Amino acid sequence: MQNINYEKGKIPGEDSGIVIKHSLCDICSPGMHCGLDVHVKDGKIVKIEGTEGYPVSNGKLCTKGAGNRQYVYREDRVLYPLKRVGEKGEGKFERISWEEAGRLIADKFLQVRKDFGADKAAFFSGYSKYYRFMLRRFAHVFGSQHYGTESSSCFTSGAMAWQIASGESMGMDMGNAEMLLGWGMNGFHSRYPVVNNTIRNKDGRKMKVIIIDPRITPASQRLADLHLRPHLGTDGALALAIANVLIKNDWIDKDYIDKYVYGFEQYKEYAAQFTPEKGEELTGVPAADIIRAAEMIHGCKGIVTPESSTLGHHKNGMQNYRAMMSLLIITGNVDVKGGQQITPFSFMERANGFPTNEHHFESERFPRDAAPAIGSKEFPLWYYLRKDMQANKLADNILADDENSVKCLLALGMNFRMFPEDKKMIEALKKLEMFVDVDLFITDSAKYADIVLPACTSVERGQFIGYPGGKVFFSKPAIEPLGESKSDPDILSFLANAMDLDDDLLKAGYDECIRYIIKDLPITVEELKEQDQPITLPGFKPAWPTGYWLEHGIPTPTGKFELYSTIIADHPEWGLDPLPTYTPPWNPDPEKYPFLLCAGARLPNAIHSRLHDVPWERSLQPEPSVEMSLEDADRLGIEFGDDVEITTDKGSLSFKAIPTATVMEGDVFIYHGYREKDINSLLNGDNLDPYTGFPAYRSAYCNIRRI
Ligand SMILES: Nc1nc2c(c(=O)[nH]1)N[C@H]1C(S)=C(S)[C@@H](COP(=O)(O)OP(=O)(O)OC[C@H]3O[C@@H](n4cnc5c(=O)[nH]c(N)nc54)[C@H](O)[C@@H]3O)O[C@H]1N2
Ligand SMILES: Nc1nc2c(c(=O)[nH]1)N[C@H]1C(S)=C(S)[C@@H](COP(=O)(O)OP(=O)(O)OC[C@H]3O[C@@H](n4cnc5c(=O)[nH]c(N)nc54)[C@H](O)[C@@H]3O)O[C@H]1N2
Ligand SMILES: [Mo]
Repeated sequence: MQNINYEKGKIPGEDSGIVIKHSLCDICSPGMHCGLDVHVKDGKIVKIEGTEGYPVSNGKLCTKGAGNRQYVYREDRVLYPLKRVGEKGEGKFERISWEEAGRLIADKFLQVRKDFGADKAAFFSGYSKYYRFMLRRFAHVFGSQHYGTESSSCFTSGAMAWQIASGESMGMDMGNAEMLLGWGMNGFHSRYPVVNNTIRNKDGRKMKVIIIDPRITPASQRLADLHLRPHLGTDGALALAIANVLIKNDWIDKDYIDKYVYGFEQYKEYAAQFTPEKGEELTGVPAADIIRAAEMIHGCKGIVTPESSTLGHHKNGMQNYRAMMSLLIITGNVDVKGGQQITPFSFMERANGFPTNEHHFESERFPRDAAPAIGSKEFPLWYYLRKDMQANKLADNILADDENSVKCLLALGMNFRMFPEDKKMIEALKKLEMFVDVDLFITDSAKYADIVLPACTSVERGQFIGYPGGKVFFSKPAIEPLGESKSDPDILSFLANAMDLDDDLLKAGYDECIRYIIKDLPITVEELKEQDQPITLPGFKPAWPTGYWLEHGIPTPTGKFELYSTIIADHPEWGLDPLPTYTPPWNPDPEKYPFLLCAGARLPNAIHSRLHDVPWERSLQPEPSVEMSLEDADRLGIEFGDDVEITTDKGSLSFKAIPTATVMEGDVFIYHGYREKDINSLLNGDNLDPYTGFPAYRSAYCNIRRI
């Protein structure tokens, strides 16, 4: 047989010259990394498939992962360090050497620190997470508390709600659960493929599933026994109404509450006003369905609810999240078999079941006496729990142009379009004395940078990673980094040396940092690197098995699950409610803006700013569109494919209309991240949750008309 036939099928083997290298996809991260079989010929990727037997993904890839080859070879990859020669935003750069880049950056950052103080520098990370422990430490060693990330907008709101209630991070005992409460859950579009199959527990029984989503989705159609459709941003009222029914009927776990729950009486008293009828009035969910949901919850022992960023993306987001988590607490479904689990994160925001030194690595150099992180004043609870910057306040800090404003910014993956009212971030980037952007691509944000440094993708580098069940892996590069690109940790280490930071670990590089972080694990970096696939830690036993916390004490101030937060109660000056109280989504002028706008349910083929520029992915939904109900379309004379104008108090944009039976009357859904139709430019940057600083991406407001 001739080689050419092998190559056509891209079959590995000596004849074809194609070898398979194992790597991982980090287009979604960190929880959703999937194993890749990278088919390489002559140093180039010819094809990508999923790795059979890989933890979680087990051979499967989603639309995004399958597009990895085009992603790696995107035409706008940054290949060399670049220095801006045109105006900010113009995108004119010249190639410089790594040495020159290092010198320019170090000179400026050190000069600013000397003249104005270390807190005049900020350090930011976009979506990517694998280097964050190094970036955080970098900021601290430099002397600044202004380290912040995209987590100022992602899942952290839910994590904070859970932290308030339980003192730790949350997980699920999916394998033993009888019920899945899917609040804003449509894993078919936003999660790794296998989550969608886990509605069967490990005995093979199908779990009962309630999906709570205003839209009809694949999850509501294929998984749900009951589908509740509340108006956007009203989940707190729905949860309180369900609690009301549970309490009135005594469908709660009294012994568990007596032993493990703090503040039940106050909570019960508050929930009393949320009768099913009141719930219907506030959420649009029929009272009968609210009662039905409570009946189903009562009938199941072992209930889990996956984390959901959806619920956090509202002005009342964290309170809604707390209300929904309270249902699991009052029914005795936390830290029990088949229930929600308290699971400390061990590495990269993932609960792997074993402890590491990551937290210590990140916090031991925290500059206590430096100016408090940006956003700490506006969002004191955020700062209390997180000790980092609320990045949604970064632009305001720079634009204030006062004695607290930062002058230089080192960003690993800055995408201004992630922020609400993002023109503020553009203005802020323009104002900076030095903006260094490390990215894979010449993005629209990178065009505002003074220096752009080239990062490489996950298949061009290695990284340490852990998975639940004590699995560990140190991936290896499948191909050489393109051009002169480097991994982010190598770039941070390079800059630590260029600035001569007072830290031997950062200067020594990634492997040394990982060695420090896993020093108490029964495996070394060298042993890890010998493996080609993830392995289980020798002698692994989960450090926090189910029931551990009920036995040893829940790590909150009262040692109990707190429905009434003592952390919040102890700080009346914050002006926040200790109970999970409900307020409706905010709208400055309901007559002018009669529609609720959800700017950001997920597209299976896109992730934020990155995949709209990958041809395979773009082809699946080429045009920015708005989904609206058939009823509203009918009333406004709008047909499929018509151009419609979306207006808010921040401006107008036109989109293609998709009238659909999946959307409720009064709602519109627009996907974010499109460069040519940037919905975030229409969002109000002050519509933030006072508990967390999270933007109300999913309960914004607008008007719509046919053009
Ligand atoms: N309207 C609206 N806005 C939203 C949301 C929404 O639902 N609606 N969601 C919010 C949420 S949950 C999130 S998480 C944010 C995400 O928002 P972003 O953080 O903006 O996410 P991305 O655009 O995926 O990535 C940011 C940048 O990082 C770069 N990058 C990717 N990988 C790497 C890497 O390995 N190294 C380096 N140095 N750079 C890399 C990308 O090229 C990109 O320029 O958006 C938020 N914004
Ligand atoms: N393909 C793809 N996958 C992604 C991403 C991506 O951009 N693309 N982004 C990743 C990131 S950064 C994140 S944070 C996660 C987000 O992932 P999730 O938190 O799971 O959120 P989504 O899938 O965006 O939304 C799920 C459902 O929530 C519903 N929803 C919207 N508003 C509300 C509400 O107020 N209440 C209720 N009950 N439901 C509501 C929407 O209709 C949608 O069907 O996804 C990750 N996975
Ligand atoms: Mo996110």
